[in-house]
Amino acid sequence: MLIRKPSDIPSSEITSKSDYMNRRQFMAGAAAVGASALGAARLVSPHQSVNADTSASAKLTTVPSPLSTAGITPTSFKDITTYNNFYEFGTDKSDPAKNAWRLKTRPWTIAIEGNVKEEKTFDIDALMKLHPIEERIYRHRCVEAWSMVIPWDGYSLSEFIKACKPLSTAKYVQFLSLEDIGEEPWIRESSLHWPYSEGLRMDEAMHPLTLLTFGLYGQTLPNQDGAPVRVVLPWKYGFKSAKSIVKIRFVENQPRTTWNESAPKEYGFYSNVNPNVDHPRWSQKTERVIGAPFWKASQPTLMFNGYGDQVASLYKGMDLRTNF
Ligand SMILES: Nc1nc2c(c(=O)[nH]1)N[C@H]1C(S)=C(S)[C@@H](COP(=O)(O)O)O[C@H]1N2
Ligand SMILES: [Mo]
Repeated sequence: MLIRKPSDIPSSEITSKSDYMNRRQFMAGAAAVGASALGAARLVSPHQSVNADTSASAKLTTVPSPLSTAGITPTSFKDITTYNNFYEFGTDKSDPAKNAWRLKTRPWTIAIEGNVKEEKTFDIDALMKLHPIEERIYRHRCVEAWSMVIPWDGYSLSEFIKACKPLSTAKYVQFLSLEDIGEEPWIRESSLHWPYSEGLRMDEAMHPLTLLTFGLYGQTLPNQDGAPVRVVLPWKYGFKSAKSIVKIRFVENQPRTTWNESAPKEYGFYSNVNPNVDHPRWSQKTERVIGAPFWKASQPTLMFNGYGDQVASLYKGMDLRTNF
């Protein structure tokens, strides 16, 4: 992605860990009085403790999935959790692992808006119980031409969409990530428009491979990987998979998407992995395999990241060169 290198954030803009802890205590008090003044995105329930350390991971009960990709070896937990793109926590690959402890993942809700039978808000803990959580090993291909293999834990987004009861006028789904200056001061330094926004056509969102993701390697998502809930679309470049989602909108028209907005010639709406369509500044034919021994460090990129049998029909008749 790399629009520019991050400039150092003045230390005055970064709250120290002790300030942060004080803020959390302040919020616990404020919650009793009413949380609205603190920003609509952070719905603080007076019934839940905001002082609990929610960044610690918890074990998940998962079932194996027939939609898991067979015959590929997962990248190490260490690489998956220390080599990240999560610009809300800095632009270097190592930044999210260092900074995402600031993300407070409880209480957490997802607001459902737009063309639905009834707009409502789902609590993360209820959402995690909506359907059995499956473990799915998927290829993960970043538009920057590196890749990993990740055992994600979640269930098909379609299960949740059905529960949202979208109207027939809902043609697209928009995902909005958390935007919180206190927890994510790096967003102020960024030229991107916040909150991070991504979108899918309804049929892409309903595809069984599209995973509503709560964990990886059998435990709740590490903050740097998009806790407490994100989406994962294995046939698309990684940036389509929005992290730390607080809002899902069902809309009639193609929604704004962060990377398309910042560099429309480089990042399209569809963003399907396609070795035949190069990024204007680099080739997409091969990928660097994170954590692989040197003799396997580069491999050819597969059309639709290897998921063509399942997803190619979604794009029948479309010119994938113009709809990149
Ligand atoms: N909110 C948000 N979501 C995001 C990003 C981001 O910067 N902010 N980066 C995207 C990109 S470019 C990639 S490759 C994946 C990385 O996910 P991972 O760090 O879990 O591998 O998250 C995607 N989702
Ligand atoms: Mo990416």
